[in-house]
Amino acid sequence: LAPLCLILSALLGLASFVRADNPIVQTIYTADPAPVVYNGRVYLFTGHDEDGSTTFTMKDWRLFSSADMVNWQHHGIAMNLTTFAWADLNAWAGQVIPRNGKFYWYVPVRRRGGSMAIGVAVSNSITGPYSDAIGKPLVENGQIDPTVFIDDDGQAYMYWGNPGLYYVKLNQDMTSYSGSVSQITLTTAGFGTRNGNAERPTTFEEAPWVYKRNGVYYMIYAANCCSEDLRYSTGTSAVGPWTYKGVIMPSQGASFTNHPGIVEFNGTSYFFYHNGALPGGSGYTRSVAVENFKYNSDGTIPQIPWTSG
Ligand code: FUB
Repeated sequence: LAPLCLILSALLGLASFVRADNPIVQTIYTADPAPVVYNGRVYLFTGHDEDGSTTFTMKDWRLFSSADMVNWQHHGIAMNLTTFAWADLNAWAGQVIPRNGKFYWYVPVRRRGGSMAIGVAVSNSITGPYSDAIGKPLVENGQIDPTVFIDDDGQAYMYWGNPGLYYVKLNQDMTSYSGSVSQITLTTAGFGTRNGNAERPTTFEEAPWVYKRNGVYYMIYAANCCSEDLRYSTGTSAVGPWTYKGVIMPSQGASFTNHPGIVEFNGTSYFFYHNGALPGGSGYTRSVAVENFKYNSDGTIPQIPWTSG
């Protein structure tokens, strides 16, 4: 079912290049998109769902890049679980951020025989190789899905969470933090109302992604497990207070999770997410996709329909 161009590429030995409509990658299953614009290209870090998975089976992370959002180069396995000697499972949703002439990659993984923790890897090149920056978890509180944002004053924040929502203030070295872990109070004014779940009264579920545009702080996230839709809140600072704004992308049939990422590239806004749209697609065999969109004139994000292959 691969498009003809992919079959021809494979036959010609050019399989590391893909030209794709949605899903972006049609030769393997990918999940948890984390795009970053660097040096005139969009670099797209993803998780990798193993073929035929019936639970989360994720051992490595992949990297793709594009200069035109049409032709994507597959850089292969950009990092795998063995990078973290203290981890043994769950190469889940991470994010790469450039700073200090280096590239820092924050990922949730399971501590060997323990609970989920967040590790940080570092490289001198965006394409790697990445190595464990500190040889131990940066944060270990059993939660997942780190996102990192650097504010205009240079202060970096790492947020993460499911089922809570937490952050720390990262130091300039990006591999340590000051102060203690802060928990963001999930109010319905800040994160919307979830119906019928007394333990989780707000819509926030997981997969936060924080950025700033025109002085407004945006937090987009997966909401309402299971099946997840994508929603957002805005804030007046990097640590809130947050105001609930609504749905960006409705839930989708085949994948019970979703995971957002937003970048601006060459004057266009791009919304990344994942779905189960490839043949054999499911909640454990997902595919990363992208839509371009325009912010409304008041800075709100329109609803964005998802598309399949
Ligand atoms: O891919 C594993 C987990 O599923 C991620 O950490 C969550 O965001 C959800 O996509």
